[in-house]
Amino acid sequence: MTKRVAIIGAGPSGLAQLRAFQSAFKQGAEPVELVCYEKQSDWGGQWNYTWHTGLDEHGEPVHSSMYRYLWSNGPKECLEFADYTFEEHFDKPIASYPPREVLWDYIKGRVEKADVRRYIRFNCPVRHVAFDETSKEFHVTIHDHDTDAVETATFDHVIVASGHFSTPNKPKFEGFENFNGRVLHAHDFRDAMEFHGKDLLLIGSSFSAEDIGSQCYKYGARSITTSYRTAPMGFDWPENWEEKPLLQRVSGNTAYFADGTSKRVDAIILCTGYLHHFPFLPDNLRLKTNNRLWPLGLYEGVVWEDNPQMFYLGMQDQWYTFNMFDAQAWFVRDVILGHIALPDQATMKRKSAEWRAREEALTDNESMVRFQGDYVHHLIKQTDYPSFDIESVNQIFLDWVQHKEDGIMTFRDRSYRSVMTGTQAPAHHTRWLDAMDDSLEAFLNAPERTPSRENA
Ligand code: FAD
Ligand code: NA7
Repeated sequence: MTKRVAIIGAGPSGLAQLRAFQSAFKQGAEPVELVCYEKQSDWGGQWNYTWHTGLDEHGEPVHSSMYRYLWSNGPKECLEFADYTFEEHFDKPIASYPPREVLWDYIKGRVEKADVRRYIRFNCPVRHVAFDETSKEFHVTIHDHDTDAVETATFDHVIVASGHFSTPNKPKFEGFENFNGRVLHAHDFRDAMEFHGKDLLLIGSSFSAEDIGSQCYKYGARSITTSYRTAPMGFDWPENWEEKPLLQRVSGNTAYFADGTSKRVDAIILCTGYLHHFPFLPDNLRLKTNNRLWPLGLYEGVVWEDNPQMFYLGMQDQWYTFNMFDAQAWFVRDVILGHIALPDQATMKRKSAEWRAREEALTDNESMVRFQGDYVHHLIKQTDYPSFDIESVNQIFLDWVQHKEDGIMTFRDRSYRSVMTGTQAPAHHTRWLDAMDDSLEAFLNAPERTPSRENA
C-alpha cells in the first residue's frame, strides 16, 4: 500500500520536505502520497510578509512575524541550499545580506523548479491530529477555508513543520495597563516608520531586539532603549541607543529600570521571544520545549521518540536555517522510505540525551555554531543531500559574529564567499544604513547615477 504522509506547514521546512521527496521520486523511489496543509494562502512561511496583525482574513492567528525593511540578519552564504545556489536562481552573484523579498524569491525558485506546489493545500489550517493505536494511523482534521469545510483524512506519517517564531511570549510588567502609548510584541511589529521621531523601549536582548531596534534607528526613531534580563547585547551602539537592566514598572510614560534609572518613552516593544505552540496536537504527540539548540524528545532532532511515525522539522533554535531544514527533511524522507532504520526507543532517548548534555555545556557563540554545524553534518552523512563544507560555513558564522562586534550598523555591508560555488559575493551597491527601499528590484539593480552638479 502507498504510504500517506501529511506535512503541516509550507514554510522553508515543509518545502524542504516536499523537495526531498521530489528528489527521491526523480531517482525512482517508491511513490508516497503527500499532502502539505498550509494555513496561509501562499508558501514561504515567515518569509511570506503580511500587513495583517492579530487575526488574518479567515480569523486565524497571523503566522508571520516579519516586518517591512527586514534584511537577512546573517550572511546568505550560511543558509544557501546545497542543491540550488543563489547564483543558479539569480543568474549572477548577489550581495551577502538580501532583504526579505529576495530571500522569499530564492526559496520559491527551488520549489517552483521542483514543481511541488501541487502537493499543497493552501488556506487549510490543521485543527487536530490524533493517533489511532489500533490501526496505527493518524487522523488529521483541517479547516479548508476555500470551501469552509472541516475534513478529516488518514495518514501513516505526520511531519510537523509549523515553525516556532509565531506565538509571542508576552511577559507582563507593572503599569502596562495604564501606559500612555503603544505596547506591542515583536510579532506585531510591521513598519519602523511608525516610530519615527519617537523614544522607544525594547525589552529583550536577542535577535529581535537588536534588529527591530536597528530598523527603528535607521528609519529615524529619536532614541532606542533596550532592557535586558540576563545580559546586555554589548554592541557599540549609536549615540541615541542605550542598554538598561530589566524594566521594573512603568508609570504614565515613564519606565523604571532595575538600576534605579528611569526614562520617558513613547512606545514599548516586547522582543521577548516566542513559544513552541501546537494547539492542534494532543499531549502524547506534542513537543514541549523552550527555544534551544537541543529540545528533548526528538531523536536526531526530528523523530518523535514517543511515536516514531511522527516527525518535527526546524524546532531547534537556529544558527543554521535553510540547509539545516534540508538536512532534516532528507533524513526524515529516508526514514519514511525505509532507507534509514530507527533504533529502539531506549537507544533513541539515550542518543538524544548525549546531544543534550553536549548542548548544556556550550558556553559561547563559537561552541554553539560548531555544535549545530556538527549536527547538520551528522545528518547529511546519512543521506544523499549534497555534502558541503560545514567547517567553512561555521567560519562564516564566526566572521559574521565578529563583524557585528566591529560595527552593528555596518556589518551588512560585508560580503562572503559561497561554499557551494566558490564565488565571492559582490559588495552591495548601497550601504545598508542608506538603503531605504528594500524591494527586490532595488536590491538587484544598482541605482541609476544622477549626474553631479559639476557634470550637469
Ligand atoms: P515558518 O517559516 O514559521 O513556516 C511554518 C509554516 O507553517 C507557515 O507557513 C505557517 O503558516 C504554517 N502553519 C503553522 N501552523 C499551521 C497549521 N496549524 N496548519 C497549517 N499550516 C500551519 N532565518 C534566517 O535564516 N535568516 C534571517 O534573517 C531570519 N530572520 C528572521 C526574522 C524573524 C522576524 C523571524 C521570526 C524569523 C527569522 N528567521 C531567519 C528564522 C525563520 O524562522 C526561518 O528562516 C524559517 O522561516 C523557518 O522555517 P519553518 O518552515 O520551520 O517555519
Ligand atoms: P529569542 O532569541 O528567543 O530571545 C528572547 C529574548 O527575550 C531574550 O533576550 C530573553 O532574555 C528575553 N526574554 C524572554 N522572556 C523575558 C522576560 N520575561 N523578561 C525579560 N526578557 C525576556 O527571541 P527573538 O525574538 O529575539 O529571536 C527569535 C528569532 O526571530 C530569531 O531566530 C531571529 O532570527 C528572529 P534572556 O536572555 O533569556 O534573559
